[in-house]
Amino acid sequence: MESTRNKLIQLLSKEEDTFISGQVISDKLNLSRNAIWKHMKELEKDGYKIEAIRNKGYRIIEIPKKVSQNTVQWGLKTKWLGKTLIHRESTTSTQHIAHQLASENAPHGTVVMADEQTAGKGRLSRSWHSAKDKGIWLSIVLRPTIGPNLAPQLTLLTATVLADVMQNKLHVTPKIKWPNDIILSNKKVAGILTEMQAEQDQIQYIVIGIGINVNQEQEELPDDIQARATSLKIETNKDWDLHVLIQDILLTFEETYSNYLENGFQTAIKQKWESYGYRIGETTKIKTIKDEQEIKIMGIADDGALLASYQDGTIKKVYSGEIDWFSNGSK
Ligand code: BTX
Repeated sequence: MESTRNKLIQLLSKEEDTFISGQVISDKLNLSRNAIWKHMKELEKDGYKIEAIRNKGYRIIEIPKKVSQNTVQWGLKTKWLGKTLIHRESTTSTQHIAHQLASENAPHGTVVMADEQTAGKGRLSRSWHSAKDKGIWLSIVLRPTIGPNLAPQLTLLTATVLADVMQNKLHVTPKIKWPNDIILSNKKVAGILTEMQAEQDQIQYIVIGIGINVNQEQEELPDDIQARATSLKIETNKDWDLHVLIQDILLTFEETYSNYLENGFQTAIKQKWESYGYRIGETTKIKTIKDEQEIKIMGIADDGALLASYQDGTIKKVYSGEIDWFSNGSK
């Protein structure tokens, strides 16, 4: 039942706005007219609005607001990203599933999404809160033809994608806090986790995890992150359709990625990243595993490192560390 229904949605989704005749559906899916009608009624129960016109056929005019393989793929304009799309209502971490699938040869551009994660991961074994139906929790499998040393560029690329979507679609003013946080009103709204499987000088695959707080109210954010986290709803006073945002992110990602492959990091990403960069040109503290030092943030290097000017006048690349927040009274 389920797979026939998925096929039916995909058939109806192929040509947005065009009617598909009962005859075509019946031929392609091997269904009787009566069975088609029953499936349509079931789809309506799931929240799809379907127009049926005698002698023309059927077309979908509205899809449900929830995230599913079908709602995300309906109208998705990408060429390769998200063509293989896995959706789970609940999972430990979409990173786990993506790694598993990638090790079993899942294609470049596979996307795994979940309504909730019970063990969402941040960097350095930190946890990532991923409340049910409140945000975008997804992982992208890539098989890039770049050297493993350039993998951090993909984190920066992804950050510009999220910032672009927020700026262009939501009309907010995002900042990117090096290396992987998206900031609105000086608080974290999204994070990116890039994990790689490589052998010597070849990348086997990369999994890019994207977590965005979307529809949480302030009091729904867990206590331990309240002071430093925000959501798109808190910032815009509006609920956002998760599946539409996911489509925007996937399309912008695909376009940015092709631009990156074609024109290189310097042209496609660096400048844009720096235009969104948090605290660029400012003096701040940076904490690394070694120590904490005062630096001025100069920008980013071609390999994705942070360019920091130290008090002794040297400019060095920093590959891992945490930049201090603006001090605004909260911790
Ligand atoms: P990060 O290590 O930079 O950030 C983790 C830190 O952020 C936590 O220690 C906590 O202080 C704070 N934090 C936790 N949850 C949230 C949240 N929902 N909003 C704001 N701040 C929070 C960032 O790592 C990378 C996050 C990637 C998450 C995606 S979701 C899909 C994929 N699956 C998965 O398990 N991880 C990625």
